[in-house]
Amino acid sequence: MTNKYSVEQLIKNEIKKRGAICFGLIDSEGLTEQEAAKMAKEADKAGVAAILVGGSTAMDQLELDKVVRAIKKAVAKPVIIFPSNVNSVVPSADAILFSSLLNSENTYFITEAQALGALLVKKYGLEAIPMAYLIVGEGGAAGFIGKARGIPNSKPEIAAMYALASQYLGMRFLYLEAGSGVISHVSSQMVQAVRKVYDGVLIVGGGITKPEIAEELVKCGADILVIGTLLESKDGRKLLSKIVNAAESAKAL
Ligand code: 1GP
Repeated sequence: MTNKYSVEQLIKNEIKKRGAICFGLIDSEGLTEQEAAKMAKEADKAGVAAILVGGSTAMDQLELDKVVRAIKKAVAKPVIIFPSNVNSVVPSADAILFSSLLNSENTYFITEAQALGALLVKKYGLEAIPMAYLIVGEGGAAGFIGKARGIPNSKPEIAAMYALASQYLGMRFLYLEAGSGVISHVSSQMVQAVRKVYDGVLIVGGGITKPEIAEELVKCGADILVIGTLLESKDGRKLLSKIVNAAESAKAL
């Protein structure tokens, strides 16, 4: 990872160049450094623009730091922390998605964890990318741990309200999260409704398992798709480059 450009700028340049991009998400929990490096290399080969490292129940900060270091050694792309709590802040990453879970019922996940972690982000010299995080539907582990009041997939207008509020609050990225490994991804209608009002970088993740889904979500306005669970199996990893290509060509339609 070069220091010439900020990670945020690099991401925005990639979106401009490729239309839409994918991030590979690696859950550090229980992974050896070798396994993480292998997954990152394969994701890199498939064409992801960056590697996110996180996991709603990953609590071991030392393990996370080791995994991030191993990934950084293995690939030249940005390695970005996708935090679940204060202990996700590790020095070895290039940046952190500095997130507020706007639809949590617990203020800890909206502003308190952020206050507790902020000085550490500064101390480690991590680039903080301001991001609104919205849980859609039941939200898998992220929804449970984050005590989210999930936005029903059938109510896109509620997501649009939050999206516009996040823009007015200055958050330059917005992540619509259906939850890792869920069966129903964020609906096309919801992505469309959010895109209509939100000018920042729109990330969509959770349950994206086929190129057709990727194509549809990008056509509706997603800039970045996050793919996690597929990276965990050989067959899934085979699909990844197809998903990356589908996302990239969809924007051009
Ligand atoms: C989870 O949105 C991400 O935070 C990725 O979801 O594991 O379903 O790809 P999957």
